[in-house]
Amino acid sequence: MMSPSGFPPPPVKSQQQRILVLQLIASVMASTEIARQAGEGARAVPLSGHVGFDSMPDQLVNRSVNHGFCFNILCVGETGLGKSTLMDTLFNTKFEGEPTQHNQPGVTLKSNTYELQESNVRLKLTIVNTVGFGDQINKEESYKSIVEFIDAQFEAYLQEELKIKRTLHSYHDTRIHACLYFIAPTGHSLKSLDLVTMKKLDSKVNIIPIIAKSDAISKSELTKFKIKITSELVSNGVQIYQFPTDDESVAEINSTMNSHLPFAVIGSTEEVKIGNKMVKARQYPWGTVQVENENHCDFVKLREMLIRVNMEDLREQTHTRHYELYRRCKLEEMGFKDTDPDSKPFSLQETYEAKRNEFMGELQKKEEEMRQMFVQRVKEKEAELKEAEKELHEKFDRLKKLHQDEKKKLEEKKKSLDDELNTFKQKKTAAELLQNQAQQAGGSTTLKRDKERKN
Ligand SMILES: Nc1nc2c(ncn2[C@@H]2O[C@H](COP(=O)(O)OP(=O)(O)OP(=O)(O)O)[C@@H](O)[C@H]2O)c(=O)[nH]1
Ligand SMILES: [Mg+2]
Repeated sequence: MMSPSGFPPPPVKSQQQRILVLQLIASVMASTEIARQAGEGARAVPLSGHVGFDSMPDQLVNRSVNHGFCFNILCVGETGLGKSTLMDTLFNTKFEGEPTQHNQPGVTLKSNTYELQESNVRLKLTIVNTVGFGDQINKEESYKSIVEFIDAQFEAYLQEELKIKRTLHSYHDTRIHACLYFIAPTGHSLKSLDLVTMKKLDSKVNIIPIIAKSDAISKSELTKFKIKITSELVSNGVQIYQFPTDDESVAEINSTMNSHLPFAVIGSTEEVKIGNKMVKARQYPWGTVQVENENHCDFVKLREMLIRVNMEDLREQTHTRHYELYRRCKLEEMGFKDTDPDSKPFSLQETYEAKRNEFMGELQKKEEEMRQMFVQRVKEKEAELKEAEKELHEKFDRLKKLHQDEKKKLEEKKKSLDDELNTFKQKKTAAELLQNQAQQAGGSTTLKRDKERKN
């Protein structure tokens, strides 16, 4: 029995495993092809009996199932666009998640990891939410924290890879495998925030655009809206994730689904009885919209593409395309390269040694520069000090001369004063002598007169 879009019936217990086996066989075949090409010239020899290495795909499946899988989804979309509801609907559970207020000062990313199990397959699922996205008046920086978050996960993986003692086998890979970009059901066109954000993210993550709350938009408007969104994405050069068409087993369904993008989805965990079946739906006064009815929305297409058919491809694309690009840029930034200027292979060891020599050369150059600068400074300071010393000497000589002149002047003055004093003293003595003589002369005259009077 096929669903309206031609999907196989809902997964029975072993369907995921079948897909997994197919994907693993494909990857084994790809690596065998690489090995064959690498070992060209090796002689093909027939086996005369069963050896057992045909169990290789089973061994791989068993090992992968035992190890478990991890998948990380990033939900980018404005507050209240139905992100949490869609995640709950997709995974048939209730993840915790409080509604966000619209008054966030900026965009922050919140990550939650859950352990899920279906049959014997364990999935470590991480859901990352953009809290406060689209709520600021100035939305210019909104994409930045998302880009930083994605890069931080790549960086953590790269650091683990570069460690001497790596534990990649048990490492919790937090790199984002799929970014569900929630578009508001305006029916008009993409907002500039959507275009800018998707443009900034397209080389870092697999973007799957979806029209959220698509029950808010009529069927004819939806067709036009999808065409408008697709043409806007193309004209702005935004590369969204394309479901792969190189694997024959899924090529047809994937290429059909590529033409349905962006998926118009509805989320609900509410169950309603339709006929004799309980189905997930949203009930309105005018009717009921069924989440899993392909005439009502593309939810089934999204679930099929994201989880049931392309989950492994999303993981692989993340590793081989997006992480590879990050790693390459980062290593080039650090000065590592695969070839020398003559395009000859250049090993990591050679790069390291070249870098080390370059660094040591620079260090020596810097040291020599510093030494010369130091000598120059010392010379300058010495000259400055000599100049200051000379000035001090001159000043001292000037002051000494001034002092001697002053002293000489004072001595001359003292001498003239002494002379004056001596002259004065001489004059004084002479004057006193004269005065005494005069007094004595005066005294004898008076005595003579007294005698004359008495007589
Ligand atoms: N009409 C309609 N409403 C929906 C749909 N999905 C969710 N809602 C409703 O939208 C409201 C917000 O849904 P959430 O799932 O909390 O949205 P959110 O994007 O996680 O919100 P924040 O985490 O606060 O950003 C709830 O009332 C949901 O019932 C949908 O497909 N159609
Ligand atoms: Mg939420």
